[in-house]
Amino acid sequence: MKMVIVAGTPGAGKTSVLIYALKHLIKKGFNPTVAKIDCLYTDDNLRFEKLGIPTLVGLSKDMCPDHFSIYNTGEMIDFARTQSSDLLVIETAGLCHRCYCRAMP
Ligand SMILES: Nc1nc2c(ncn2[C@@H]2O[C@H](COP(=O)(O)OP(=O)(O)OP(=O)(O)O)[C@@H](O)[C@H]2O)c(=O)[nH]1
Ligand SMILES: [Mg+2]
Repeated sequence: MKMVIVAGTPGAGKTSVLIYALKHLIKKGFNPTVAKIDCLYTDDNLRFEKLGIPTLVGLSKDMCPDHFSIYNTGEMIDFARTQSSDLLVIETAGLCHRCYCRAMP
């Protein structure tokens, strides 16, 4: 199984790009799954599920979304395996501002 991580600030266009790309990949025979990680709320799962793509949602709440993603990568891979997926796409809100500021002083 291949795993692709798409990270970026809120509203950057991650889901829009993914919907476009995933339509093509499905036509080419891939069986994708998506794990969507956000802080408090998301309805991106509805957009992916419209394409028939099984989607797992994780809300990091007061934790940095990227750190939450790392801690839960195993669960996401397990989810993809239960769907017999050959492509797991993780869409994450990226580093929180606290972690970003520490990484880029
Ligand atoms: N003008 C323009 N608008 C875009 C483009 N891509 C996305 N948008 C718009 O930007 C908004 C957010 O796009 P999304 O794809 O939902 O962005 P996102 O990064 O997945 O957002 P979150 O998951 O909420 O963090 C939507 O209203 C899109 O229609 C683009 O290339 N150009
Ligand atoms: Mg999105």
